[in-house]
Amino acid sequence: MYNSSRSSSNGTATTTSRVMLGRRGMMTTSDDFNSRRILFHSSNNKSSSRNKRKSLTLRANAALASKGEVSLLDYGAGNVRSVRNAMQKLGYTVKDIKSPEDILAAKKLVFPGVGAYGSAMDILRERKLIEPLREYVLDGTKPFMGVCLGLQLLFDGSEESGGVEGLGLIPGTVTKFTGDDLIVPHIGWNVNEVKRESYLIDLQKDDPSSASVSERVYFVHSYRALPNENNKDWVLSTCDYGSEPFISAVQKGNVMATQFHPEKSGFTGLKIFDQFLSGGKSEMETSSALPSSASSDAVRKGLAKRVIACLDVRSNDAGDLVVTKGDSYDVREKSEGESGDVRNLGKPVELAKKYFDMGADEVSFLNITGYRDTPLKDAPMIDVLKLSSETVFVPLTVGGGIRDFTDSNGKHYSSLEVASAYFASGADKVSIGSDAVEVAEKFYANNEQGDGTSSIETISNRYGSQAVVISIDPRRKYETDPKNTKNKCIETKRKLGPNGEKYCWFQCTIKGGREGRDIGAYELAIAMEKLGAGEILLNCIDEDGQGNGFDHELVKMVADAVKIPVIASSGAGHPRHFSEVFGAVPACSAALAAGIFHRDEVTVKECKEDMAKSGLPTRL
Ligand code: 1PR
Repeated sequence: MYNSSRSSSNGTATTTSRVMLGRRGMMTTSDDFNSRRILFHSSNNKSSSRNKRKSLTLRANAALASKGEVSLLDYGAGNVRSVRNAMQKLGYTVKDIKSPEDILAAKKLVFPGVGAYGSAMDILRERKLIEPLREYVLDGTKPFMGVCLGLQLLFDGSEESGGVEGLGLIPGTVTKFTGDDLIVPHIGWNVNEVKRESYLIDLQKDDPSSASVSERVYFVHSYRALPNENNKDWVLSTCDYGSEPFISAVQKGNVMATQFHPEKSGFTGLKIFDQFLSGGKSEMETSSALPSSASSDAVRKGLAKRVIACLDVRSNDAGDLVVTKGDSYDVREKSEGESGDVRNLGKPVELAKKYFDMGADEVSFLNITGYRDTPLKDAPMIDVLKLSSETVFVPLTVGGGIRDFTDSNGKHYSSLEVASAYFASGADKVSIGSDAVEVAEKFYANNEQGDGTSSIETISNRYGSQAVVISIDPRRKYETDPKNTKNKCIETKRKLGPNGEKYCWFQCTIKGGREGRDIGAYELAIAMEKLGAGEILLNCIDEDGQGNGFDHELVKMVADAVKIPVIASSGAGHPRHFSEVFGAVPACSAALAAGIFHRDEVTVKECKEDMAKSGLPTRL
């Protein structure tokens, strides 16, 4: 709706006309140029024209250096911008499939399935793409690559969306993960057990225990296909998660598909695309010998604990979009007790690239004033995503202002439309803060039922639960007696209350901590899981920017309450704080930091080396 990407008339891969909301909330068109101008907005016109020239040169070079054409089946259901960007980065020209005939005419075809199984099949049927797709794959002479849902759709069907039928090209049905206490979705970096020789997937170097384990790649899914007698000649690799290993890649001749996302798997993933596109002739060097700290199987295999870099973004008083960082959410400089300018720690796109290069497993952008702005008026946030996704090939999350709103002209936008604009711009997940608290309050008032209209329900129905993160901003509320609150209370060992109170609960806030509500982080997390959220980003106002480590009591309380991944956030001050939270709360899936990375006090690598020394599964 907000984005119409297309190839230019000369067939180059340039994405041109995009529809965005203009200053007064009206729909306007813009192009990459304008986007770049807004993002790098500067009072210095020289630098702006320099950027224009640089952008032109980059485009011209990309067009000149094209290694060939690859057709992309983007049926408009989510973020395929990164797949497009990955292929362009590798030097290929991307042609969009617009008609059934385009499929049969394609020389190489990439099918990055996104969204829910049923709606993907519906769209393919409406656009009359099912038969040409089957024909292309059955023919098997021209290269085909499916990604994620693009793998699952090749099977007979899926129990997602009520047992809907798939393309029926690989025998088997896609089913939901099972396993005691299993955290679902399966989100993060895991390894493939490669079953036979193939040029597609590289193996870990110097693996002492087995010759068949791949480097870690990024997965995000709740359903999977299992290997069986009938599909065994398709299975290229499996991955161990849940009750039994599932199919992580298939290949038969020129037809390949991966359950994981090469476009989100850093340079390892780019190489997989390169191998596919070049028929195995890639010369990219990605794997290096692992450090000695990675010698144990526990570190090298299994789902890695993730290290996430977070960028709190807002406009400063001069109107420039900056990465800022607060202490307990106060982001203004202090001098002699006076509140000064918004702290400026750098530019969002540059820092995101820096953290990708440093080995961050994900990057999150939080538009911290999104609650008060008209979300889509904030076009720079959209541009941050578009530009970041050109150079950052790990998952990107964006939060801030994901809610229904009405603009100054009286036009209503749903949270689904806001989220769609972010997905189309390169976000893999959206994170919802203030709105989630209000939705949870309604959920409890309505006998623990959703009404189907909330941001969480509508976005997860359309894009899948893995695309919906709930950002919780809690603060400790001390009690002399746990009976004084209806919310789940703990006896704290970490820090007593100001009057020696022994009990506390974790009060949810909205509007960046400005308003406390009568609901705890525990209750909120449970409600969100029931409504379809796929992950919890658990901040902590008391610890934000303090450098004293994560609040283990809070993280444990929430991780014990739900079976979706929980990301610990706020308080990291030392590499060991990561190992400590994963050690204290084994169910915690990821940990996030901001200040220590922005101030160059600690690197992502140092955090990961400490985790590896502690025997934690880590992507090094
Ligand atoms: O409510 O849906 O519009 O979303 C607003 C989003 O902005 C929420 O995700 C909320 O957490 C965030 N936010 C709002 N105000 C602030 C602020 O700082 N004044 N930032 C804010 C939240 C918390 C973390 C931070 C960690 C790690 N920042 O993201 O990065 O605490 O920091 P540290 O490692 O330096 O301790 P909506």
